[in-house]
Amino acid sequence: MYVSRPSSYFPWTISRRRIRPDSDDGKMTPTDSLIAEWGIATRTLPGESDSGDRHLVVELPGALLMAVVDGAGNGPAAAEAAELAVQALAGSTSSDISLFNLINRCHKQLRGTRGGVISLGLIKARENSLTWLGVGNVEGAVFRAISGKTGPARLLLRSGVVGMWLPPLKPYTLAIAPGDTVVFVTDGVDNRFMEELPPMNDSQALAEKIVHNYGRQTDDALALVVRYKGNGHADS
Ligand SMILES: [Mn+2]
Repeated sequence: MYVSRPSSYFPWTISRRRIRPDSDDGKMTPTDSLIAEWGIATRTLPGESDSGDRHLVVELPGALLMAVVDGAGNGPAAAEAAELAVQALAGSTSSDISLFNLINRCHKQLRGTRGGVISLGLIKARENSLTWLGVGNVEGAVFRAISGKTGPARLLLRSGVVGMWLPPLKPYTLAIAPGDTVVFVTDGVDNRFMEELPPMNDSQALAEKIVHNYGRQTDDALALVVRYKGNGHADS
């Protein structure tokens, strides 16, 4: 069992804005931005050297783009497809990006590969909103900081394989509040974690716990945990 440290994922944690120093020595934390902090954990299928599960977090002006990709199958061919999708997404520079367009961009990029399943999320701080869209079975959920008796809000998934065939794409937008936590997991994670999620303040610890406790032995597993911090204004 191997749970990655965030540092090993640094190449895909891209920040276009200077990240706030988290200590006096100016040390930068790549998993923290002005509007959110996040954690990532993964486990590669035993016997494979390369995971087909990838993630991307891109900090944009006043926004944060999140993606989790599961390349079809496992091993190098799955990893290649997932890598291509992440590269297609990594060029996003504007918070006005359309998730619809991003999926279509990935679809073109993945033609001729095994394809993959992708879920995307875009937090807009000024609007306190999350827009999300999923093709395939990368599950998404929002755990509310102040929760009622209902469970997490779940991402509505549509069947499809990016690179092969797409369902009708309809992004949904919901309101989020500071402290709300967005979680994406690949199908290598048993989704029962959604009913049993332990309260934990640290996103990285939570991501590791999800993969450790709910990761299946039969597939690559990945959990991305993003905690929204707010837009820095009193009205947030
Ligand atoms: Mn999988």
